[in-house]
Amino acid sequence: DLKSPANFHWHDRDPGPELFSHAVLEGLGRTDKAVPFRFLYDKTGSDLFEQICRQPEYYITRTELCLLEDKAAEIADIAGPSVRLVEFGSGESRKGRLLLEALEDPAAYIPVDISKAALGAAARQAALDYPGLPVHAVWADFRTGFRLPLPDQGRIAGFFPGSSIGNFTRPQARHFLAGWRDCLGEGGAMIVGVDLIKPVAELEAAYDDRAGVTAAFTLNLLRRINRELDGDFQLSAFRHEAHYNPSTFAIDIHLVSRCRQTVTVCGQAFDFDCGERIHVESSHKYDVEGFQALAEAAGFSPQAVWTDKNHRFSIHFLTV
Ligand code: AVI
Repeated sequence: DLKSPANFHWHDRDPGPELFSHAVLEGLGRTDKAVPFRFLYDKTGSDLFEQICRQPEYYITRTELCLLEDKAAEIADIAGPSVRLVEFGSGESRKGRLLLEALEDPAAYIPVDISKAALGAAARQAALDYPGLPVHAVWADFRTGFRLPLPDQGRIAGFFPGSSIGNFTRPQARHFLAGWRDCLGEGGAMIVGVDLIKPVAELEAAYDDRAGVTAAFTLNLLRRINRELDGDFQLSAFRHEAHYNPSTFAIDIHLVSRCRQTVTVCGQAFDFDCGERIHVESSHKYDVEGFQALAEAAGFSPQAVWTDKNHRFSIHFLTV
């Protein structure tokens, strides 16, 4: 693109669209119906998620932003100079930019996101706003792993904000961290935002806001299936449900069938009993020690941790 600034580079690691139909047909064919959470984020889903972040019940985004603003200088101090910052799930790059502003002489900014439009806009803007900084936008699903474009030398710091690590199960989170640990190499670091265990009422409210934005976000998955996979889901025949499971320390989000019905997707029929559920997402919560133990099991050493005064959220600095 001729309009891109010279310090902007685009890397396409798109996993391919054919995965969606495969995942949906396989997931709806199971006894425990499920669709992987990454498919919640089409254009509408990504916009709805940005709206979730502004709901009064959803404390995660504003708590993490305050904590980052407060602690950016300390984080930058531990990270040291000339860091190459890799942001996983960069979205609007708001949090990555907070860190970039605090870091001493960062060597590169490498935002990674699955949403092409959001990534392109945010990364181009970062390249314009920091003309001396190489910006390597990577369009990829960071969950599946990919080769990182690694310009020049310098410590690599991965940044995984928003408690997105919570959307993995504990074994998946450990696997994800261990994979990146090997990729970061000696001297590498990982900065991870992690939501903390708290009273059930607060957690459940955060995932079922009064304005109904989270419900719309979950139901949008059915709209996407109807549009992209020739489905005939009636959105009014399903409802959003978010419950905390104390044995897994996770909010589990399901779509629940309001009646007995048959739905067709890609020409295949799927039967639903009344009350039958599709699992669409889980959001795991940790205590500080529990997350540090998981990081250690993945080969990292916890260097520092910051929490807000109400102990809602934590930011961990891990080193290889
Ligand atoms: C992206 N992720 C960290 C969000 C969460 O809190 O688990 C996704 C979300 N789903 C419903 N509300 C928010």
